[in-house]
Amino acid sequence: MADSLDIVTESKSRMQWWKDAKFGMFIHWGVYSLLGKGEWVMYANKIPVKEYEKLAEEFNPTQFDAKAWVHCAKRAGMKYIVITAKHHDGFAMYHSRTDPFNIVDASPFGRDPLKELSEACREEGIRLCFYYSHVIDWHHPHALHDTFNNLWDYELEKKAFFRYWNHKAKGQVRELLTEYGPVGLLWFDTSGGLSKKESEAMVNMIRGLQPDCLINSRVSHWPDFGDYQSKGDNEIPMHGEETREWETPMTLNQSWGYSTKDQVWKSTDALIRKLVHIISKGGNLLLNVGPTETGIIPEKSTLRLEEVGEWLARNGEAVYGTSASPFPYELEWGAVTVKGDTLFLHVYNRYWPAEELVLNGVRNTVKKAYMLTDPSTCHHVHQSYQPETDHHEMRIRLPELPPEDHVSVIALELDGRIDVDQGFIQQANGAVKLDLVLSEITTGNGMNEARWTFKAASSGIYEVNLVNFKKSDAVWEQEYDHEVTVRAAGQTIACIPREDKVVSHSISCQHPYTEIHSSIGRIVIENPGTYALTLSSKLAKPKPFGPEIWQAAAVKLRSVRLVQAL
Ligand code: H79
Repeated sequence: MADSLDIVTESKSRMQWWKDAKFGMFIHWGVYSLLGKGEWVMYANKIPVKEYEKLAEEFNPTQFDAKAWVHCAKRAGMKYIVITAKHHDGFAMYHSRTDPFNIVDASPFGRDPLKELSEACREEGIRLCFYYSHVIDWHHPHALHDTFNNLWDYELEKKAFFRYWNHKAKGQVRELLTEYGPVGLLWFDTSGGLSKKESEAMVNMIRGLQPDCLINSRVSHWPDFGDYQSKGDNEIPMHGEETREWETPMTLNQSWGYSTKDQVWKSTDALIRKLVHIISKGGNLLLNVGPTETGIIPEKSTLRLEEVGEWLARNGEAVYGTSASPFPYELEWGAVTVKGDTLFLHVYNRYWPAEELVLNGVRNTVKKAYMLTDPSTCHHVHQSYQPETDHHEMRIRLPELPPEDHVSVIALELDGRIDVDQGFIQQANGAVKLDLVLSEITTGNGMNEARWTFKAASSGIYEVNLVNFKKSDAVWEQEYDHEVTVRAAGQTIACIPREDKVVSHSISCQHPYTEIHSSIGRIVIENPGTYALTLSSKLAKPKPFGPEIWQAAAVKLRSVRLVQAL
């Protein structure tokens, strides 16, 4: 018993810097950067090892400047850097003594970028962390993954996994933890096929070498490994979905490694909104850049990062060291974070409300409301309470135009610890959002049923919508091949959901998914009060067992949304 308590305390204290940091830089950089087609190019084009080695002989990133990269991260407001020490192509981006296929021994460059980065990071107070592809390795004849192997050079039957694992994988992780000073975090990926025993052996080796080094969950495909949950690539969870700390790895465009073709970039506005949205759900954002083969972070990336950093320089108080929103659902106008007795309302400028912002469910009294960037401002707040429905409403008077770029933060000083109605209640615009992860789910004969209770503060007609995320290659009709039924307030509505509306500025949804809303019908709420709502659909599934390394579902049912129509 004492042992497990010690383990929890230990993990909490080594996690603290990362919990407070919120925002990190991911760097995908390797021989593949030469081809400008992302980090999977060797696999996608079945490039033979011998040919890939010739490419390595051309890899000479003479413009690489560790200080410039670290400054870029720092100016962006990022507190840690995770760089690919070795990706799936098996090429080590540092001077490995374990395997000669590395940047010092197999390329003309002759310098060790990780060494240079570790020095620059130490000077600037940024935590340096390493990505290491421990299971996939297309260069080594004996690396073995459950799906993605180099079968154009090697035969599956001839693989002797432990020759790879004990020598190269463990040997290189050992080097990274002994040659580069304190490592903030080891970021593993795609561990399909790795046994529980070997996952544990890897974790134990790391703990023995650097007990404070964090480990992400992808070190294993078995559940609950590592210090925190890595969400799927580009995946943002719903409120309450994760029981552990978590992080979303995210691309700035749609690629990790440098891509010349991919020009689908997230805007600065979207990036800031996504950042505060993730933090309001309690997570961290690890945002990727893919430097070129010469060692330059593309300008499209640096420009955006600079703008995010400028915003953070003014509003960081509402980001770093904060904790998650106390509301168990997404707010339509923005995001909420908390520090002590202060509630920060991050209002997205694109949804800036005319005259006043309405916030329901806060039981505290507000002592003062001001714009974070100008504490001398004082905004009028009107709070009221309806005892019949136990409904708390707050109206904050706002200037006509948002005072900040992108996202304007209002600080609310409360009369004590934040105390919020934890139920599903109506938001300012009359909407009620019910997320699947916070429903009670019963399963049976193919159809599942999700159930919530919610509080309607006012009577009226409500539109019922389903919120789904659809993967780019998914066929909608294959997933929704059945009628979906919603029951509430004594009424039943049913239909086969269609793709009625594509949401173009979704906050939590991004490539390779699109947010789709489907209209199911209308229900009438005759009297304010508490109601049950049930949803029957094959897609109303409980959270899958074990970690999802990347997002696999073709269509993900996220929420039911009620919007007051009249
Ligand atoms: O490092 C980045 C990716 O290379 C790595 N994780 C992030 C952080 C990753 N490894 N595996 N996967 C992601 C999932 C594999 C997806 C695939 Fe595909 C779908 C492999 C083949 C089809 C993506 C799309 C890669 C090639 C096409």
